[in-house]
Amino acid sequence: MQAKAQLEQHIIAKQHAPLHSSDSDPQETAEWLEAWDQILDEESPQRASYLLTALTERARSAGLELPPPSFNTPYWNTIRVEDESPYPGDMEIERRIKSVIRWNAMAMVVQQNKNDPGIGGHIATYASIATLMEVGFNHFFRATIKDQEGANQPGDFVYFQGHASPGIYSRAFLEGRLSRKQVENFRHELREDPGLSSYPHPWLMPDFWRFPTVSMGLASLNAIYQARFMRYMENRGLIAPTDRKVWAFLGDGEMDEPESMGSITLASRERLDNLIFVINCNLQRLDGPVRGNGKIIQELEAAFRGAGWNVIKVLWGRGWDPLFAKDRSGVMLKRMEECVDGEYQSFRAKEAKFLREQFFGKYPELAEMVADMSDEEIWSLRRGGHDSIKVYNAYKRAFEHQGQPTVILAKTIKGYGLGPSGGEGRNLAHQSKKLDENDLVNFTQRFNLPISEEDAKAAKFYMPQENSPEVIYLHERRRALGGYYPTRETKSDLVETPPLEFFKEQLAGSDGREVSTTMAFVRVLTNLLKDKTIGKRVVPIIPDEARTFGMESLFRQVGIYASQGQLYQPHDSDMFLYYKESKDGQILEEGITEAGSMCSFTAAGTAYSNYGVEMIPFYIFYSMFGFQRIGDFVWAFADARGRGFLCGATAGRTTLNGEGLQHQDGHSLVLSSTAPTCLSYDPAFAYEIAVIVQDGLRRMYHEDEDVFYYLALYNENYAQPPMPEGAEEGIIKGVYKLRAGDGKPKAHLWGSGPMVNEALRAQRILAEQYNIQTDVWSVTSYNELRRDALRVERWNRLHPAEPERQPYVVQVTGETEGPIIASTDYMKIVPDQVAPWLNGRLISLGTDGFGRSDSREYLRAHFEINAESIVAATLSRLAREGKFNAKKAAQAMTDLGLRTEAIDPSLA
Ligand SMILES: Cc1ncc(C[n+]2csc(CCOP(=O)(O)OP(=O)(O)O)c2C)c(N)n1
Ligand SMILES: [Mg+2]
Repeated sequence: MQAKAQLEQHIIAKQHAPLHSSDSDPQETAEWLEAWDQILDEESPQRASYLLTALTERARSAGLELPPPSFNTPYWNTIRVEDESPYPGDMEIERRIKSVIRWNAMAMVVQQNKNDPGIGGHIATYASIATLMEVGFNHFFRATIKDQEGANQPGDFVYFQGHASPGIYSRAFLEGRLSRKQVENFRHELREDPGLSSYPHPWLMPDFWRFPTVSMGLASLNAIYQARFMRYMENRGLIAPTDRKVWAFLGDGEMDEPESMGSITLASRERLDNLIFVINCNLQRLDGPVRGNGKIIQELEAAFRGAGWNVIKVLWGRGWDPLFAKDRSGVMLKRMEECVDGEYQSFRAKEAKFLREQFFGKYPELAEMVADMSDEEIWSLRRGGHDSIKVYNAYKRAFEHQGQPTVILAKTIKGYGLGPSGGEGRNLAHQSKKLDENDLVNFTQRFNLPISEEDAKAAKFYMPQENSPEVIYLHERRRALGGYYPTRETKSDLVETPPLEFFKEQLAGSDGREVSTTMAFVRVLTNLLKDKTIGKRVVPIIPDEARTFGMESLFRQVGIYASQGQLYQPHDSDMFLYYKESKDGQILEEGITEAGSMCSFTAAGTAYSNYGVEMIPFYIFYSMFGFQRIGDFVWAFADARGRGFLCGATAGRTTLNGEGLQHQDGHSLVLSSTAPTCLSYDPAFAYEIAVIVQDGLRRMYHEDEDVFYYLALYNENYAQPPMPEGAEEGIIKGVYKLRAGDGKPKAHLWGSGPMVNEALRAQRILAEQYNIQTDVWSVTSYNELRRDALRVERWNRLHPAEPERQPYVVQVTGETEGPIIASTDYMKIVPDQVAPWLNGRLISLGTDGFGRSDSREYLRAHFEINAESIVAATLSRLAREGKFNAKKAAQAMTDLGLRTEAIDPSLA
């Protein structure tokens, strides 16, 4: 009834003024409106709405141009009071629990900043989101869940707003899952009693956090792709279906990150009703209001509704319901709609008097409505996100909604309950880490906490008795929901990975046939997909480049995942390799979204923990558009202990020719080296790929190591040799001798990727034209060589009395003499990584500088990495060492075609 009254008021309010100044017949308009009002009154809102829809359709089919639809609803709650369900829990007890959690969360940060000024932490964000969290913890977030076959699966997935972490810790503390020591050591992770990480980091707290979120925007995109991957697992029969949900708690400021909103249409297109976004609309970000001059909630509503989401607004607490009921003229809604967020913030940042005067006082009728309310009563009119009943109803409706993802836009107050020094509703809220004594005492009074004034002033933790009703209730609720939350499972179903013989095709070489390492890799992938043990676990992920990499045969072989199957007959269906989409397709053909693909890679690479099923993702991307575009997601993947293979195809600044500056990658190996758990490889030959992939599969899926791989894959075709005997160890560790010269070498030529062939050509030139013997080595990973050397060096440093150990790179080069000329299609800093252990012997030739469009031949000459440049560098260095005639070396520069006076390519 009340909602009907609300609707009526809205209409009456609008009726007072003519709808348009161009109304040529107001009398007729009034009659139509009256007729419609009657239907609303005497029949139902549904019927009234139906008639409007029918009229609109009629007008459209008559060819009338109608004003564009509005994607906004009035600035009130989506769920009508009469449609609300009663609260299923004991609200009073939950309020008391929440108050304790609020207090301890605040105390954790305040105490630590007293002990250690500058250590940081946030109090205002959790203060705003506490109710949104607690309703979830008490009634929605399931820790385990029974699937359709009755088996236990990990429960719902919750992406927590990262900097609300003190509240999550505070709850776990109350549950007895975190000790007092741990909580006291919030943000002190390196002490004798290690404490808690600043934000959600599975790397640092692997039994607790599941999803790294605090870098703004990562949670939203990862949650969307997680929900989609859950369907993928179900549709492929890898897990039994459940009604499990993916919840993402996001900040309203965070929604400005392009990653936050960039893929929301994927969620609606895929009908991800397992996905629920809760946006904590406290109207503020770090510096100030999110939209001071507008309304962030209305903006988000329109965008999400337009993108096909189910939108639920939770704006006003139940205290407002009687006021809405009184508001016969619609003046309150009118006032709510005309206020911008900057004003809403001020109403809260000041005091009740200000709210009465500035909000209600603007219109006499409105002021009249609250005339008999005290300032205290006015002040306690809550926003929707602080009202458990409103929040519960929104969650329930989101949980039950089918066919669409849901976004809940919950209006809250940043720093709720923290008072002026805690920045309640103020621009400084985000930075606030301390409360003055007055506000600490007020806090305990406001939330009825039985804390003495003295303890309050000291911001001491408060812990109710074990057998108190609050603690009993808390445990009982969690038991009902399958256990404590959050927790991260670390069990995985370890896999029997293939032995090296499985890759015999790659180990044997190509018998003179010219193939690229990308093609060789695709053969490896194809064979793995066919393997009975691990084939079904392989997840090929490609952002619209499969044809570029020669992978299109996989479309037909294993199918492209499409949740709706294939609703059309593909034009190439009469061909063997047609574009096959299917519900149980295995390939994730993502379209042009490197970030989205990375999120699929993340969902698959962490499936061992999230679903208890080891999946083996291979994400093959255009190498230039990998790390530098989505580096933050890679970092989060490492934090999440993800496993899998990232494959940068069309690698190399000169091997990918023609494409020019924006495409030619000479630095992904530098960027990949920054992720601590990423093993970077730059293989030259098919057999090297086989050895690396085999070892990677073993380490990640059999030995259970939390590492992942980056492989640079090239598109230059050349004959693939068979594997030299005994090369495996060197391939994995990073370097091995590929071809010795005829006699004692005067220098060593190191090559990586296709540059190995240039090194081999240089070896011939040096021998034939300059009578200098050299050995050629293939360096598969400078990065791994460096890591090994750093580890050994550290050990030596810390154990000065023990016999010195030798890094691998020293073991293999120690007996050799002469300069080492390293050529790479990547920047010189890649080989330079091992320079400290080579006693000044290393000369790096690489591709520093912007790329160009031209053929490989010209590009390699330009960057001075071709065989001629390797020869010239060798002669030059030998001349400097007095082992070759300097004049001859200078002459060789000209003979070999080096442009000695040209601009340095790193500057060109
Ligand atoms: C990518 C990124 N940029 C900047 C930050 C720093 N930062 C942390 S919280 C925050 C403000 C968040 O505002 P909002 O999303 O509205 O959350 P609230 O605290 O208001 O709930 C900023 C800028 C970050 N964590 N990640
Ligand atoms: Mg905010």
